[in-house]
Amino acid sequence: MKSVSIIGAASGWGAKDRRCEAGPESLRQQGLVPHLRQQGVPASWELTVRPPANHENALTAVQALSMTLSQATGNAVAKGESFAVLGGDHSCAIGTWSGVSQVGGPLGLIWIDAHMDCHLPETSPSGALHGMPLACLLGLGDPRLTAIGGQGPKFLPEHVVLIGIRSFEPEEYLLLQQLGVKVFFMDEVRRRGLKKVFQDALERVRNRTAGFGVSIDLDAIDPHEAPAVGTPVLGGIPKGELIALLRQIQGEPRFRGVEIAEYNPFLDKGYLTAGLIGELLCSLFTPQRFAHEPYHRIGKSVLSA
Ligand code: 4U7
Ligand code: MN
Ligand code: MN
Ligand code: MN
Repeated sequence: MKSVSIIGAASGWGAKDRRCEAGPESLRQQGLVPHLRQQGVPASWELTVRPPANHENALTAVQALSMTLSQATGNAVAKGESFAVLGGDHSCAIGTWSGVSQVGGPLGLIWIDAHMDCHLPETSPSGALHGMPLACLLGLGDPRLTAIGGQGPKFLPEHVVLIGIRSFEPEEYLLLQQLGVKVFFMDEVRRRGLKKVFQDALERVRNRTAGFGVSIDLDAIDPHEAPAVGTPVLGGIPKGELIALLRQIQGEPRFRGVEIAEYNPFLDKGYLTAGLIGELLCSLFTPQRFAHEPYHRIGKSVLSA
């Protein structure tokens, strides 16, 4: 069984509200790793990547963090390990996937999010970089971010799929359409069911790729079940459905790793969202032969104590 390298990504400068920066440290202190090991997941906390103490602006902070993060995920994959990047605001995706894409052939990416995260600096209503990581990974945006892990796109549009979308601006949808990236809106998920949509998504990311990854923005899940996120949007994916489908990927050699972003521990009353993160990771990495115990809480958060 591949070991799982946990990489904290303390990104906060990508969002207006910087508090997701505290996400990884909170999860570590809540005992996430001992919990995973108890569930049969050979996980260890590799490192936490932080923004530099001194930086000119949000962009240079995100750039510096992304460069370090891309080395960390690249190393994990090169060593033959799986990885789980724990954010942090979703700008961490620039580093995570720029690193992974350097190793071993074209990759597929399933992007599970309420949002498209495909703005250019010129189209973004907020200017926040956590609304732009997918565009960067497709080779568009500020050259300081698209150059991380080597110039150019990190994914071919036909190998990228979005699921759960229900809040977006026309400009980013137009861009995705022009590129030919497949978008499964929340409407379609409700109409056809997540199972069918997920099957279509897997087909795309497995077709003519060397492997694939999954980026989960926690706001994709319904806020009743994932309340502690940066940008909640009503009407999301039921967590139980997502967990059931992620279990299909467990043990698949071409599955490289996962990123779980936008955890804001300051909003996590009752540790509901931390518990969910534990469940998501177990669904992806707990070997089938282990009984999957219902997950309640992973400990006491010092941040919300
Ligand atoms: B997240 C937004 F305008 N599109 O760009 C923007 F609605 O990583 C939201 O998916 C971005 O949470 C949300 O600021 C970024 C906005
Ligand atoms: Mn989002
Ligand atoms: Mn996002
Ligand atoms: Mn579990």
